[in-house]
Amino acid sequence: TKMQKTLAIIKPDGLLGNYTDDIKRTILEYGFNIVKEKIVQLDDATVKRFYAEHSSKSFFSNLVKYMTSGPVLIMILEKNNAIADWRALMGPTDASNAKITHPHSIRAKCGLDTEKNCVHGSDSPKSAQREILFFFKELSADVITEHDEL
Ligand code: YYY
Ligand code: MG
Repeated sequence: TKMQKTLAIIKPDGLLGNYTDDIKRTILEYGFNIVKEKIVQLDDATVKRFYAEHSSKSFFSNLVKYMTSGPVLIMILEKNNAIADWRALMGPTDASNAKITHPHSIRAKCGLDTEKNCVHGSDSPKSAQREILFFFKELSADVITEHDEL
């Protein structure tokens, strides 16, 4: 049976703060395979399309500014239950809150606040499929969609 895949991003503060090796070590310790990875400098248009669901939010322009402030590391992670397990390992969106409620999470260790929270993870099988194909257009959809949940 195929293992589930999810999209993970180490955001600019994670990459610039030299958290990448630590985060990757944690990812491997938790049993994920890193299927693909690439470092990319995102532009405004790409971030706006990637985060389109948040386009009407008050934080949107800051989010775009932040996500284009430096290079990011984009990875496809694979394991059983990858989507939920990566979200759990990341911790809650607000990294300052995560330091109290989820002190061992990646966001607690590497993030700063709700905006600069160090990492991204897909939140559902649907978004994992969209997000993986968004950044890895060479993959065909059927490589990704074989989740039990879909
Ligand atoms: O999925 P997750 O990243 O945990 O949070 P979302 O609610 O999808 O928001 C996406 C992204 O937007 C978040 O990681 C940082 C940013 N953001 C923000 O800058 N300020 C907020 N109040 C909420 C989210
Ligand atoms: Mg989200």
